[in-house]
Amino acid sequence: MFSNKESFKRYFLQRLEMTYGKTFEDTTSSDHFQTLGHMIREYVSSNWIQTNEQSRNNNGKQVYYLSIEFLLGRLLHNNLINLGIDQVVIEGLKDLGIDFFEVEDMEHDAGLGNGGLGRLAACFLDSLATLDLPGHGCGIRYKHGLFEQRIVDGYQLELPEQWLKQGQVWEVRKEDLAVDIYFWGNIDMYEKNGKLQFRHLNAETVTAVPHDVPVIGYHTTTVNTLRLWNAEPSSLIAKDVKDIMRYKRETESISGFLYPDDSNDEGKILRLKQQYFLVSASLQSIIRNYKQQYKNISEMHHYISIHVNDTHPVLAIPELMRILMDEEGLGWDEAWEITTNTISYTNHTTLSEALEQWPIYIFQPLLPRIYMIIDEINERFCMKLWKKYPGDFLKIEKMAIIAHGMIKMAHLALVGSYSVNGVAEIHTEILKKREMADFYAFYPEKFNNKTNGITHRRWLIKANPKLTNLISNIIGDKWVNQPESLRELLNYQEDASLQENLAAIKQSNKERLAKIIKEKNGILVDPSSIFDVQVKRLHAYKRQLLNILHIMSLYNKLREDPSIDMEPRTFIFGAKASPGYYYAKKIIKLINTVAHKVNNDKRIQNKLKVVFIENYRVSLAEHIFPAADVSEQISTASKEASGTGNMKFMMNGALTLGTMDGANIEMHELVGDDNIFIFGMNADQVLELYQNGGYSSREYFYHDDRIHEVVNQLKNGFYDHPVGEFDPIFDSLLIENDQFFVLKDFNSYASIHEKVNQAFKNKQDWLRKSIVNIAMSGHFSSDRTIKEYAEDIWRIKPYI
Ligand code: 26V
Repeated sequence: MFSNKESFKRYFLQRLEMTYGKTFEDTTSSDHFQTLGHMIREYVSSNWIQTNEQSRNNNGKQVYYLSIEFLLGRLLHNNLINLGIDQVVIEGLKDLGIDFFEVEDMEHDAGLGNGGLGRLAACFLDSLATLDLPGHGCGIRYKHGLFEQRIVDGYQLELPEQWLKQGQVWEVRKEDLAVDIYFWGNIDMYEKNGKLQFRHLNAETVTAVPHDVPVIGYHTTTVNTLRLWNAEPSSLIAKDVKDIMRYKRETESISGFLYPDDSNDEGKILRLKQQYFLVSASLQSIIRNYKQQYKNISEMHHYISIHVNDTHPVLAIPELMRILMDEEGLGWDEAWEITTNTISYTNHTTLSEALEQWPIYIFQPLLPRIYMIIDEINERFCMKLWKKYPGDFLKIEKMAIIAHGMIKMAHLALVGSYSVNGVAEIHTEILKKREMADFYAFYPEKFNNKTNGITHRRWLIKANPKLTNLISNIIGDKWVNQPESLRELLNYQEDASLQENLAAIKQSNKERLAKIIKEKNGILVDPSSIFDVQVKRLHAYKRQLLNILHIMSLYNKLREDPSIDMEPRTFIFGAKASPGYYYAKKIIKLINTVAHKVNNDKRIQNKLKVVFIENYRVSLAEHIFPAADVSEQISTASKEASGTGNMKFMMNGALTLGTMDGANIEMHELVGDDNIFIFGMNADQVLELYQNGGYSSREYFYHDDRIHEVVNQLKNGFYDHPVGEFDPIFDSLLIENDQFFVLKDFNSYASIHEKVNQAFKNKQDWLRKSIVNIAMSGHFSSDRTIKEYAEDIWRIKPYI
């Protein structure tokens, strides 16, 4: 049906009329989207079945990637590109008078993630399928993805997100494969044949129903599966009506909302329920599949790898132990051997407030058997520690899985897995030398680094088709399958015609974004100004504050003398703040408050614009990265584990303005000093200051006029804001001694911006730098990352 334009058109019209029972003229974009979606699913179904058969029949190893988040975005266009039928469809629709991009716009983003961690999981699925690797995702089918952000009067408001409202064309509900999950109740221990047995009594049962989404590889027949679990009442429950209503509500709420990661989500019982729900459903289904292949359960680790994406799915460790012992009848030692050779773990942050811990008093009643197993793992681990460090109570207390009434999920992950990786070189080094130093000394062989990556199919081929064509015209299309060969562009960095074409493409991408900004914000921005962009979640350590304070100081300079030597600049922000993160919301209000004044100041109009784009998400990001000149990656050094937005900007030819943090360091290493703008303290300097003190933000405030002026403007009503509005920001800087060194790095940041200002004037050299960045970005394709995971951690091979 997609073999050529004519047959596509015929089939499409037939399906459209059959499904909707109206004439073509009466059909809507939404009808077109649904029809196209169903056609694609049908089209891939034979490959999907075939991939499943391959999984079942070949004796190769498989990996299951367990993640509480998969930030997929839209799938239509990506699926078409990966299937190699995008042109047939776009052209065919055009013949019928249908604009494909209007149809594309009908798809809601699948926003089942907060940010970096969830988007990484989505990029990984794309690479696994493209590389023909047997790797599947397991996640939760949240009814409501990450909240929709509205900006009203400069403040963030949150609305429930509704991606399932019009149904989901990509999923297949598989009720026959549902499994039951047990919460609460008590554990009955009894003896049978001289063996201790465990029985879960009085439990509340929740049914997990899988909804499978095909994951289509690029130009290959592989179609892997993302299995999303939906929580539903169990049909076996019969209680009085009042109870049933409560039970139904509570059950459905397990897959009701994605949690926006916020600063105080500890103790949220629902989140713990979600974690166990995901883990138990996924493991039951993995083991059922495994056993259907008639393999011996004691060899499971030779055939299956289970990866836990951060600590959220770490209960996979005790859950696997439970299944192996209580259901499969293995003894502790054998079950432990299998478990610790099956589970691998990625750490995504060193921020202490983000490291998960559960109070026993919450955990134990909810998951009584799982608690018993964790307790036993802890006992045995502490014994081992005692043997190695006899008498060192302090160390044992520090490393224990359970201590002071809390269960430490990262410790459980470290003890119960065979591999622990960080997501960029510096991050892994910090884990080894600092955050997890004791564990590194104990289990050095487990630690390894896997620098993050992004799928160049979504973030270059789909998001920037013009650049894609330009690159292929210069170096051929080998890079599409081997992104590292983008390096060949280095030979053309001085090529005048390449530079000219690149400039034209950037310009047209900027015009497209300017149009979106005009429509959404009503702000006119000049597409020939520098587009300086910071898009990411809002968090103090990411320092959106540094960016806006610097903008305030530029504005002060311009007010004094509008004729100063400054390239016109458009500063663009996009960021969601966790609903409970008060401080982050103040920063959003500050950005909007500054934007309002600056954008309406006629005297400086063409030199400075500030835009906050509402509801930043994957589909918007696809328009933003290709339009950026400058990529702001300005976290306090040592805080950003890797970053992946930085890679998306780089691949689209933006120049990075950043600190020596996360993957910025590896980008700097690849492109060299001349092609990146680095500023600020490095991680060692930051960590030294944290350890030994010696920083006083007030000194910067009192001794630097520029800093003094902008910080005072937070207080003195300069921006016409209500009294006290920005006091929390002012206080964080001066009373709380500026934990993220915003003032300390301010001057260095302002200087590097001045350097950007000068560099932009030399158009040719700027374009040369841009080409070098694109050329070196292939290293950050998630294909490279996934190959490393496949070879070093999972030991899996492509389907044969
Ligand atoms: C969670 C929380 C929750 C408590 C309050 C503070 C806080 C801060 C951050 C987080 C997110 C932790 C997990 C995460 O998303 N990490 C991101 O993972 C990306 C993919 O590896 C990586 O590129 C980002 O640098 C890292 O922040």
